[in-house]
Amino acid sequence: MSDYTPKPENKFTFGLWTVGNIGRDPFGSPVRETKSPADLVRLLGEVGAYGVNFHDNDLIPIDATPAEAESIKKDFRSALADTGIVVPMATTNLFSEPIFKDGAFTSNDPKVRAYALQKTMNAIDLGVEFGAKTYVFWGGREGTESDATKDTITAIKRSRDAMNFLCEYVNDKKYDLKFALEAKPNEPRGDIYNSTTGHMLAFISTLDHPEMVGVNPEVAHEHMAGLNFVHGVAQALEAGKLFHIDLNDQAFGRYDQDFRFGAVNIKSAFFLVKLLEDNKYDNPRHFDAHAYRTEDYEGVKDFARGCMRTYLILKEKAAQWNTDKEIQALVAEIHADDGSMNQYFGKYSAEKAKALKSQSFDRSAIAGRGLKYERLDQLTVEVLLGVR
Ligand code: GCO
Ligand code: MN
Ligand code: MN
Repeated sequence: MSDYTPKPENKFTFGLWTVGNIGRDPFGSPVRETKSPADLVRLLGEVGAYGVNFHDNDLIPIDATPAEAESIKKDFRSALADTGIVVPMATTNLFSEPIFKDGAFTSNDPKVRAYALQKTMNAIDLGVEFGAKTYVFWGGREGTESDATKDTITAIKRSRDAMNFLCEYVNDKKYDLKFALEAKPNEPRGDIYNSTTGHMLAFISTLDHPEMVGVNPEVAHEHMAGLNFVHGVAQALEAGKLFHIDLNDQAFGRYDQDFRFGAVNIKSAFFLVKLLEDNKYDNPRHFDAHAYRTEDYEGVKDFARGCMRTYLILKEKAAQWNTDKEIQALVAEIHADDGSMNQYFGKYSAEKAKALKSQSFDRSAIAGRGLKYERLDQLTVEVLLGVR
């Protein structure tokens, strides 16, 4: 029996808002009592997490007096010291307050845009004070219900101006901090700008300091958009832009569910874990999810333990897949290359193009070969079902 105990090197993190979720939904009031940030850190210590992340107002309520803020920070700091939990990531709440009803950085109101920058600079200071190295931007309200209301091109330019301003702020303060942009197609807005990880990657390349900015893809968000999450993450990894990841689960075509990691789509969770582990992903593995509304705080612990345990089981399954003789024989066959086409690949030259144009191909012989993908996929399913 394997050991599925979370280890610091797994970098398993949770947001204060995840284990602290009190079970409010659009149809019902809270079912769990509010716990203080310090108590949530202790809960995370109990279940074996590595880190805790927060929005500015998860830690310090927006109306707190300076004295209240100091006392909360003191309690939080001592809970961190007692448990050994670290703060790898922080972020700003730019969505709960009524002032953000039409967005923050993309609002049509310049006072809202300026306030959003001010609030974010303060929140960056707070995150850095607790050691955060990654700063997430999730623009939940940066969108529209009707495109009569905002000019999309202007909104994109405003988003860019805000990111450029805040990168300069980080440089000016000499903070060791990177930004990770998190896409979501909708919820809470009817439609949100830069709706997928792919959109975000394109947007980042237009910034003044693209090297400071990566992405924070979330399983649920890409699944809400009907996309293959593993492909989006692979593209971010290949571009050197996977600075952070939000792990959870979500049935396709449903409302934003934020289920425990691996609760719905085991096969895609498996290929995700395999992708991260095979490529030695070493940034935080953040579970941005929450317990079912049916649960008390014991259930919240079950939820948190379940996220980490499922990840570690899938990591073990990935290692098994990578060493399974029959699977690897098929993989070797699938990827076989006799080198006969090497002369045509790589850097372009006029001679190469000319030679390739005169090469003949036996299309029906090439197409007639069965690829054995059915067998390979069945073996994969059997690894996951535990019968191999
Ligand atoms: C959501 C988002 C958020 C963000 C968080 C950090 O769907 O509500 O996933 O949980 O990840 O605000 O920026
Ligand atoms: Mn989400
Ligand atoms: Mn998220």
